[in-house]
Amino acid sequence: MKDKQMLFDEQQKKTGISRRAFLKTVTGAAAGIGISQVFNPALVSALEKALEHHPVLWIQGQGCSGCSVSLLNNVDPSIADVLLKVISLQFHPTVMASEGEIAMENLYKIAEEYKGKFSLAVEGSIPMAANGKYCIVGELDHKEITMVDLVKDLGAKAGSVLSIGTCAAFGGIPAANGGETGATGVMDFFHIYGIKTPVVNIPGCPPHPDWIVGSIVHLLTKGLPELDDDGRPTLFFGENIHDNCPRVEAYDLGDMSEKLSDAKGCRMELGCKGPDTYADCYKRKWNSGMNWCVDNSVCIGCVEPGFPDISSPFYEPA
Ligand code: FSX
Ligand code: SF4
Ligand code: SF4
Repeated sequence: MKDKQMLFDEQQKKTGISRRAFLKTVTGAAAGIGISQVFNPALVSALEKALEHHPVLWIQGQGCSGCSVSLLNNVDPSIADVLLKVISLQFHPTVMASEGEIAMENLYKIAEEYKGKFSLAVEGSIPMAANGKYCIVGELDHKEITMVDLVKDLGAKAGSVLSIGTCAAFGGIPAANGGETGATGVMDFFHIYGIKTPVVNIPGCPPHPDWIVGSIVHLLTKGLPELDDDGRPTLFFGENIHDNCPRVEAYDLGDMSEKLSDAKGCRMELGCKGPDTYADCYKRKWNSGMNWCVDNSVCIGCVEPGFPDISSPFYEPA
């Protein structure tokens, strides 16, 4: 772990962008600022340098692809710019042109070539029941490759892993009560197999595109971000939703919304899980800064370990 941190520190020296400049870029001064800010020239040049030695490989297991869709929904800058200039993805099952055995061979080839250096983005959980057969991701030499095989092989070779979405981070919806597939998040999976590669959890069902791109950019230019006890970057998941909610004054006054269409009032009696949830949605907002869950509905705690069981049923008070 220490060696890997040293690698990151060296990389950070090479890319030469200060912590202050980075934080300004990724968090912005106030609300809603995120990846639209990543195209400042200092950061683009830092990323170009980092990516020469540090490709990102994105694999998908047991999820709904909503995490990728959330990333692809980004409006400004366009996702084409983000993929080509910021993340420089070398492998992504949804957006790449190649497929089948050629794609799998290429994936393993890059992982070998950049062993200890590449970042592995994992989307979706890893089904461990039935010998991993619930999720077969490809074939090599006529042998089925399961998600279990892939995360074991590539996870051990990667320099770092990003668990994209609540499914990859904590098991999420596939791991909910009644599931039969043994759905497991990356950290627990690594623990079972004794894999020591550092993991950054970027939960959310789906995660905000800024959280995904911001964490990748941090990893490439500054090394591992500071993480909370659940492995999440404090940069995005360090604040309690309820404490910062624009409706907290209404809560203090006991002024409660009676129905979701009420423009004012606190949503607690409608099932809001903001008090148990840590994320910056209240200021970052969603849909390119248009709105967020509490504006029209409630927070369902989608970034927390144990989601969805711990916050279900969603529209009943906790
Ligand atoms: Fe999970 Fe991703 Fe929720 Fe879906 O694939 S985090 S179910 S939004 O999209 O893994
Ligand atoms: Fe807290 Fe939710 Fe009420 Fe906002 S709406 S003050 S997050 S309970
Ligand atoms: Fe998830 Fe709550 Fe943020 Fe909505 S407000 S995205 S439910 S953490």
